[in-house]
Amino acid sequence: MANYKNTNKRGRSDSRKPSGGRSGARMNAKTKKAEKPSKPLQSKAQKTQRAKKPDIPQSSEHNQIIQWYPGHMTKTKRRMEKDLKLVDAVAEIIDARIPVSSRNPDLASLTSGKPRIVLLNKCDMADSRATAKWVEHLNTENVRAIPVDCKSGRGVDKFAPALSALLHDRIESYKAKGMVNPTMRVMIVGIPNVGKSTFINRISKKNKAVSADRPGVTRGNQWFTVAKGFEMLDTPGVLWPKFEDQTVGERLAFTGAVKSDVMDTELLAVRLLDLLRELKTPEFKDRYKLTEDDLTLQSYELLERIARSRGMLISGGEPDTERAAYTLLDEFRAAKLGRITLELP
Ligand SMILES: Nc1nc2c(ncn2[C@@H]2O[C@H](COP(=O)(O)OP(=O)(O)OP(=O)(O)O)[C@@H](O)[C@H]2O)c(=O)[nH]1
Ligand SMILES: [Mg+2]
Repeated sequence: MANYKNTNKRGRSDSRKPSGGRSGARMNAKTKKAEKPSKPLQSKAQKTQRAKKPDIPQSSEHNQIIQWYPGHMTKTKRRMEKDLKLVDAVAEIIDARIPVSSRNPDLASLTSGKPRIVLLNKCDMADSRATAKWVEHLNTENVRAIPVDCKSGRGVDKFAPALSALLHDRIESYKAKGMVNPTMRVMIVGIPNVGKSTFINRISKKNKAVSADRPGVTRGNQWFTVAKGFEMLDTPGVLWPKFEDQTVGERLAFTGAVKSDVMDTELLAVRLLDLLRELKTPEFKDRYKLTEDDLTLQSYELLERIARSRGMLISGGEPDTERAAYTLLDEFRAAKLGRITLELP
């Protein structure tokens, strides 16, 4: 298991080749590729625009912002504001591997007037010690934090008692008004692909909410009766208009909250390797048969090394780094490289 201290302030220098590395013709051939990580992440739309209009000056600051805000997200937000009037509480689902980057600041302000439960989901893939720290950090008077693993169902049974405790005064006031079994309504919110629909299916013990391993599955708000006196509103994942902090965009792409085809896959894999190389989880080393020496390679070369170790070669025996990049990202998303938390409180 491993966790990684918040890396927002880390420079790009991680991707650079360490001094004393290989030299000669091969090194020259690789130098161009090795520079790849210094490119900022760009959406496909940005790349196309830049290709068509080379005369438009692009500030480096502008280039680093990943624009990804499909139109339906604005609609979702408006709908959410309307539906908030109907609910007693809000459950925000976040990704236990990236509890900072997977929290949409818009959602926090949008739902601030409601009692809230924060579910740290996918904790089967996160470092358990880091998750415990996050639970402690997020728990406040008006917010309960609960670690859950909706894949196996672990922790899900803690939700109903936590909600009852949080809504105790409200339930009592309904009863005082003569309601015998007041129905509690909870809105489930969160970024895309974080497990909102899976959570509803788990808690209701039915597979009624559509879920799949890609962002943007749920498209409209839908009510579910999960138990007697208990209803839940499933909502589509909401992301914020732009990721001003490049690391946030990267981490959302690492975990699959944004479609990786809006970014350069090899570049993303190199960024992930910057982190994995330092974490050195046994699963990562074993899976790609990496030695301690391999871990001192510059991240692009490490990607080449992984391609070779997996027999991913293109004509001429060169490593197929694009294929290796897809494999690395897939295996990280499936926690095959260890239980990893990328952000600590
Ligand atoms: N390993 C693991 N996978 C999970 C967990 N919870 C959900 N998943 C998987 O994550 C993927 C996304 O789940 P969904 O429930 O569709 O996510 P969502 O938040 O509803 O996604 P959108 O509707 O697209 O916003 C699915 O493949 C789930 O099986 C978990 O706790 N652990
Ligand atoms: Mg969904």
